[in-house]
Amino acid sequence: MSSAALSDLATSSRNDFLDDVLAGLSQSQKSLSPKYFYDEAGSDLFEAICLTPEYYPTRTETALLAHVAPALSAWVQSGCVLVEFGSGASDKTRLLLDAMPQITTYMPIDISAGALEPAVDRIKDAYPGVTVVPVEADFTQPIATLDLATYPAVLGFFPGSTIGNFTPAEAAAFLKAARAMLGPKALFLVGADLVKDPAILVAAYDDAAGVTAAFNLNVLKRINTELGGDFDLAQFAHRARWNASDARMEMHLESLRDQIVHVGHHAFAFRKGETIHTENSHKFTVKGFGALALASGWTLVEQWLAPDDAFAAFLLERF
Ligand code: AVI
Repeated sequence: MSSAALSDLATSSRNDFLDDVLAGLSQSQKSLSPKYFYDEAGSDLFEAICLTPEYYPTRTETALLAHVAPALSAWVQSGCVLVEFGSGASDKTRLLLDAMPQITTYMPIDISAGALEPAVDRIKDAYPGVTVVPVEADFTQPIATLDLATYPAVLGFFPGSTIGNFTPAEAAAFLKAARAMLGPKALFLVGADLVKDPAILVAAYDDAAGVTAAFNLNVLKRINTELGGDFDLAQFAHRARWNASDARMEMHLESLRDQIVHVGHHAFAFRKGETIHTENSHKFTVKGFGALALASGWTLVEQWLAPDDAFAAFLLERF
C-alpha cells in the first residue's frame, strides 16, 4: 500500500474513532466501544490480564482445548481448512494443529497486521506441512476474499469468549455471517465463558494488581493523545459489575467528581458517580448458547465443559 493510502486509512480510522467517541459521550448513559481498548498498549495490557491469577478464562479454555482437540479430531475430515476469527497470537490454534494433522490449511483472520504477521511466521515455522493463508480483515464485516469452496472440509474457530463482547443481536448476526462465510461443509468451534458465582466474575474483571483497571483507563489515554482530549485519569475509577438480568459483566469508568472534559472543541459534563460504560462480557448457559446457535442457522452437536462448568467449547454444525 502506498504511503498516501496508508495516511488516508489512518485519517479515516481517526475520524471513525472521533465520531464514535463524540456520539458515545453524548448519550445519557455515556459509552465507548470496547474495540478502542486495543491499541498497542491496550493489546499488551490484555495479554497481561490473561496472566493475572483472577482472570481464569484464558487458562481454563487452553486446558479445555487440550482435551477437546483429540476428541474433535473424529469430526474433521482430511484436507480441512481451519479458519480462525480474530486469531491474534494464534496460541490456542496450536492445540488444534497438534491434534489434527488432517488440517492442511490455516486461515487466520485478524484486523491487526502487527499481530497477524509474527503469528503467521511462528505457525509456518512450527508446522511446515500446513499452508498458511493470512487474511487481514475485520471479521465482524463480510469478507469477500474468503474462498473456501475448493476445500473438502471447513472448521471455523472462535475462541476466547470474544462472542461475549457482542450484544445478543450482534452475536446472532456474527454467527449468521460466519455461517455464510464458512459455507455448507462447515463445523464451527466456539469458546464461551459460562455463568458462575458473581464473586469469581467480579474478581476476574477487577484483579488486585490493577491490570484490568489500567486496560480500562487506557481508552481515556488514547482519547487524550489521539483526539486531543483532556481526561484527568486520576479522576476516573475502574468499576466491574455483574449485571444479573442481562447475564453479563460490565466495565465502567466512574467520574470521581463533577467535572468538564474536552475532546477537541467538544465539552462533556460529568457528575460525580456518573459512569462511561466501556464493555459488556456476556456469560452463557449451555441452553442459552444452544438457542443462540439455533436462531443463527447452527445446531449445537457437541459441548465440552471445563471443571466446575467454568468455560465451554461448543461444536456447531450448519443446518
Ligand atoms: C477479549 N474479551 C473476551 C475479554 C473479556 O473477558 O471480555 C476482554 C476483557 N475485558 C476485561 N478483561 C478482559
